[in-house]
Amino acid sequence: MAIPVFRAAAISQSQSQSLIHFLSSTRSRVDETIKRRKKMVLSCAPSELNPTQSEVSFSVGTYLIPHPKKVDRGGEDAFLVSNYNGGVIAVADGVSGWAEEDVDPSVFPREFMAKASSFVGDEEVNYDPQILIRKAHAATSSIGSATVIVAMLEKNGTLKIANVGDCGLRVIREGRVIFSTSPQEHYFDCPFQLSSQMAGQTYLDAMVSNVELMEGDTIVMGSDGLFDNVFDHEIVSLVARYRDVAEAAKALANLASNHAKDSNFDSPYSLEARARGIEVPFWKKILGMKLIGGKLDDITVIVGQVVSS
Ligand SMILES: [Mn+2]
Repeated sequence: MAIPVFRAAAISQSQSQSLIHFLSSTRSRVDETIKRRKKMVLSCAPSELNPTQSEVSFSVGTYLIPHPKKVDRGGEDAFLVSNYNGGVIAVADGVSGWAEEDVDPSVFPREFMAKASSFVGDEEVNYDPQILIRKAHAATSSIGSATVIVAMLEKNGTLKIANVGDCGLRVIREGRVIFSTSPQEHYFDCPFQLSSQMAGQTYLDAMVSNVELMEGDTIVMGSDGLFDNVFDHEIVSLVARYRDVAEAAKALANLASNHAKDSNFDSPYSLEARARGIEVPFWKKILGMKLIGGKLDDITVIVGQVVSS
């Protein structure tokens, strides 16, 4: 069997600005907020309290908008949220090229996330997202491939990230992006991916990062459907407008969806395409047209707020 590694790359031609209606499939439209109540477990006198030693965890909101043509099946992104330790968040984006091989591209990322979920507290994983990826990949038996990002927060504030492909994560502190993952790809629109086939990447190809988080930091994780359609400065200003993480995730996903369907929006994706020398056909070029527009895709957004716990 040929191994599809292409991701369908359609610049939107639609002028429609209407919002998509969602189907409630297994993982779509999950507005999930994990809010932990502050625990008063300290027994020392207030004067002995050391605020730098307080433990932190995530308050998490999620939102998924499937590709307009894949709404009936819930799209090909999958994600997981766990409150284990300080919190675990992950996104897997199924590579759509598998549809050409009569393989449903959504099956592999969903099984991958389900397996990852089962290994979150595993002794061998020992809170290392790269090992979690290794174990989940080995346990996934479906045919297909996916880009995958996993982030695990320790209660001392260390966020451990492992990323294979072009899902992404931003850390926002006091109105600025202080950390950003970078996409890994073979060539434009062909990301690194974990596959059922030998030809794909492995956990060893993951880009691994550790970031020290502080109470009040905001994490935005998403599939490429978010970052191809929304600029970082838009993410920063939008997140600042919401106190509720579920509302922030929904607003970011809706912004990405609107941009994706806007053929006049000069998206991060179209900017990048032009920077790589990809152009519109000759007959459009002589009419003065340029490659522009959003990119239709499944859009997954996870917003995590670091809170003391
Ligand atoms: Mn995608």
